[in-house]
Amino acid sequence: MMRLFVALPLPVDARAQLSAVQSGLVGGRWIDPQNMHLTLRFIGDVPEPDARDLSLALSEIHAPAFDLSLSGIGHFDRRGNVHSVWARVGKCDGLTHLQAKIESVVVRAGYAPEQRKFTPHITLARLKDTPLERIGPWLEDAGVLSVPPFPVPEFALFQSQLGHGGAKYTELAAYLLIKFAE
Ligand code: 3AM
Repeated sequence: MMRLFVALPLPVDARAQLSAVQSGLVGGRWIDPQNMHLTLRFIGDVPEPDARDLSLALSEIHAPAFDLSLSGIGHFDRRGNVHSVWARVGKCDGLTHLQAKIESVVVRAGYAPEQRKFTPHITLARLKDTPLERIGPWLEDAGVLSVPPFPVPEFALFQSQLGHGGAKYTELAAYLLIKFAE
């Protein structure tokens, strides 16, 4: 079995800028900048032949390339207990369009539709159910985060291998987005 997800890889510059806010948070586990990505669709465990079929289906997506910017910090919590903090993604029609296309291809390939609303984000740290008040100062400081627009030339299929020191992500295939000359 292979544990899969579809995501945007991030340029090294953007990852370096994100890593600059990765300090001063107690009770959090920072995501290694090498592993930073923007998840478009979590797939889960699939047999290897199905992974190949899915990859072929994804390769048939034709969608325009776009620029992304990042600004500010958000968090996911369960009843006031924060389990992750992340960089906010600037509103981007190209991203919304791509995510919708991927969702429809994945569903056509036989996977259950995603029930949750798409909240584009780049996880910076995972926390062990930390009360929101405790990370207030960090949220305020890191909230100044701002990464200017950068081009997104491709999306990719990743394998996630869960291990002791956190998950290891491997890019299995990348799919070019269509870039028009200016
Ligand atoms: O991109 P982020 O860090 O938000 O949390 C996992 C990670 O998200 C998420 O998929 C991304 C790559 O591992 N993930 C893990 N299990 C999941 C599940 N059962 C999941 N997303 C949805 N459902």
